[in-house]
Amino acid sequence: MIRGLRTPVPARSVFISDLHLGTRECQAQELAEFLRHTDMETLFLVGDIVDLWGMRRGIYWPASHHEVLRLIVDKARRGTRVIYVPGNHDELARALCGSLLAGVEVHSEYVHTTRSGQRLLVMHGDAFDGAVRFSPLLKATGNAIYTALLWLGHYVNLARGLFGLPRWSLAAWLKSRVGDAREYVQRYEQVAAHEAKRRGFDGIVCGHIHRPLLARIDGVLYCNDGDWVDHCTALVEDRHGELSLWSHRPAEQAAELPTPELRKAA
Ligand SMILES: [Mn+2]
Repeated sequence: MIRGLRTPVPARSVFISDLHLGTRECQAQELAEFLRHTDMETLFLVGDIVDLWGMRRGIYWPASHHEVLRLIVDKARRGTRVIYVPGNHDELARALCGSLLAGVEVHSEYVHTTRSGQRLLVMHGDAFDGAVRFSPLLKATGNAIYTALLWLGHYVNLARGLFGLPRWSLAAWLKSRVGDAREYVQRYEQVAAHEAKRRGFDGIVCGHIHRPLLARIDGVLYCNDGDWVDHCTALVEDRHGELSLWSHRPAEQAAELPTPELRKAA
């Protein structure tokens, strides 16, 4: 686990998703720091960037969130190619697919070819929900429960902050421990990998479930770039086309999170 990414040479591409800007859960300070110190030829925004869905509960837009958008637009202006693939929390932006927004290209999905010639399907991943949500109960209650948990987690962390304890994610803890949720995550990973294989790609890059993972599943590369709510992670392709997952969380905090092992692709 490496804190930050301060590359002297630009990465070939960086993939981030599930920033959830516009909600209290977004780790905007860390994200801004990451963007300031990371240079890349292409930046992929893989959905759930500005949480328009969450903002229906009320507008939350502090300066740090604005700074993140400013840094992204600034990168586009300075020659970084920025590709935005909207997710379900920012699905309004899907109406803009095919257009250019402040130098940012908007696509419903994208095919990225790595330096080593691997063709990766880039999509947010909410399209797999229908195939994954096998339990009707989970389907009906999943979103409401998750929203409630995020809200509860916010207050748990306020209390932990008062006592100088590191941030803790109730939602991530539950997702990894509740049987139904664990099964959901595994099914999601299989369904996503299967889709890439079915369509003849070498792998898939997605987000959506807030579980960073770089693994070979069913013969294809499954890359989930994680999120900037709990994990503060990015998928990075270096100049040679090698993919790896990076976490911007200090190791001692990251160790508290029930994340799967972050590892380099074989
Ligand atoms: Mn999503």
